[in-house]
Amino acid sequence: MTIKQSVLAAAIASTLTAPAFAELVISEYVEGSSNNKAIELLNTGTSAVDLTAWELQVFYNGSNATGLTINLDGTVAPDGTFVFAHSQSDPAILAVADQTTGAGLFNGDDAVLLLNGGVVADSIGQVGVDPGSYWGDTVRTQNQTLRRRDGTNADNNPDDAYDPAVVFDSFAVDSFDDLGNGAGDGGEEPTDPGLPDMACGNPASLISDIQAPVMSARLLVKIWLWKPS
Ligand SMILES: [Ca+2]
Ligand SMILES: [Ca+2]
Ligand SMILES: [Ca+2]
Repeated sequence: MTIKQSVLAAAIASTLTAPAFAELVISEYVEGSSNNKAIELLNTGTSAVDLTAWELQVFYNGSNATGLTINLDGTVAPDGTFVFAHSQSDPAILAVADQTTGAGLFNGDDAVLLLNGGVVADSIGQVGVDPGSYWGDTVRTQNQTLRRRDGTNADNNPDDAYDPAVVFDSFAVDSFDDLGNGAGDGGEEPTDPGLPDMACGNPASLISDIQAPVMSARLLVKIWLWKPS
C-alpha cells in the first residue's frame, strides 16, 4: 500500500471507529462574586440541538442526591452557544443569557451535571464528594471563570476524581467577556493573518513594457534570417 493509500485508509478507519461524543459540552463555567454564576454550553456537533431533553443538575456540598434540576429550553445551532445564568447576576451576564433561574446555583463545592435524556453528557466536580471549598488547585471551581480548551473531551463520569485543569483554563473572578462565544483555548479567537504585504519596493511594470522588447528581439532575428545573401 502506498503512503497515500495508508493515510486514506487510516482516515476512513478513524471516521468509522470515532466514538459518538455528546453534541453539547460545558464550554464555560463562571463562579464569580455574589450571584455571578453562569454555565455556557457549546454545540460541537454539525446539526442544531433541541434542548427539550437536556437538563442541568446541581449536587450540593457532597450530596448524592440531586439538589436542583433545570430543564433547558431552546435550540443551539452548530458551533453556537447557550448561556444559562442566575437571574440576579451581573448585567453583562444577563445581556448574553439565554435562560436564567432565581434558584441558588453553585459556589465551588457543588457538582454540576449536563444531561441528555437522563444520561450524563458532561460534568464538573465529583458527585457525593465534598472537596472543601473547591475542586482543583490553581485552576479551581471557586472564584474563577473556567473556559474549556479546544478539542478536550466531555466528562461523562461524575463519580470519579475531578480536576478542572484537565480541560479548563482559568480566568480572573468575574470575567464575563467570553460568555456566548464558544471558541476554545480560553475563548481566544484566532488572529486574522490579513493579506500578505504585496509591496516589493519597485513601481509596477506594465506587461506591455516587458513584452515589447521580446517582440522587438524576435523581429530582429526574423529580419536577420531573411537577409538575402
Ligand atoms: Ca455549595
Ligand atoms: Ca469526572
Ligand atoms: Ca465562552
